[in-house]
Amino acid sequence: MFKIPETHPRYKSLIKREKLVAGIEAGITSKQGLIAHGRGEAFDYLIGERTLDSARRATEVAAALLLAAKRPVISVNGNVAALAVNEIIELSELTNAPLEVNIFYRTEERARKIKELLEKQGARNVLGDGADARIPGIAHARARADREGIYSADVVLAPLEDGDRCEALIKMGKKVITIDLNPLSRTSLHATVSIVDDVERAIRNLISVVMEKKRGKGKENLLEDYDNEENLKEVIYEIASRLKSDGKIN
Ligand code: PTJ
Repeated sequence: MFKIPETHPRYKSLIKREKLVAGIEAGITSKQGLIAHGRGEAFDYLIGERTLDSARRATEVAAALLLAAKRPVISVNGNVAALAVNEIIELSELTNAPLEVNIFYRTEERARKIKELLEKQGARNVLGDGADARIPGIAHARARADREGIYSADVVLAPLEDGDRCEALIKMGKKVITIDLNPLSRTSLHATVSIVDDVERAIRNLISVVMEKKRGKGKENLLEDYDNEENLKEVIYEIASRLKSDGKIN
């Protein structure tokens, strides 16, 4: 990894780039993952590289959904594995949700390497090897799913998802939680709950909310009072207000 001084004003952001470059070198992240990250980074810049109130609200609902789920599954791709491997494993343990390696630019070698990384870091239940079922309505490799995992899940947490699959999973009757810095993406618009935040921050927040809820009453249903579209409008309002008050736009 390139040495970034901790005093650098953009330290955290630059470390994320280094993690992705290391992910590519290790055969875990796709080269296209860098481009996807660049888009995310631009939105994070507008958001102010912090968690918005609207993202916190979505996180509360998402945590409750995960805890109430009968068969929750967490989808892992090459960017998530590079940026938040330990966090995603901790969340999987806390919610009893298996991890499923499910990648868009699929090669068997990269899928195997992601699985090996997860297991090396302590994950005990990693699916995706066989990917013996297909999600209807998708032409690309992400249609492949594990029959015991995403295919039969009732709640899927899919960070950095593509819009197609999100829509197809919803059509199958599943609840989909996404983490995507772009509030305008098709994924954000289609998901049941969209957390508009950086993946590492979002998963850390999910971990702490899940822990709080497990200490408290646990299986509450917050979805009834939640409107994802309204929350996305709130995200855009928060971004615009911040830019105005910082004097960056008139
Ligand atoms: O490992 P693979 O083959 O599954 O490929 C993974 C990527 C992410 C390359 C693939 O799924 C892809 O091309 O995704 P998209 O369609 O470009 O969508 C990625 C979304 O994630 C975009 O809307 C970005 O704004 C968003 N994003 C990028 N980096 C982050 C992010 N969201 C949260 N945290 C990030 N760090």
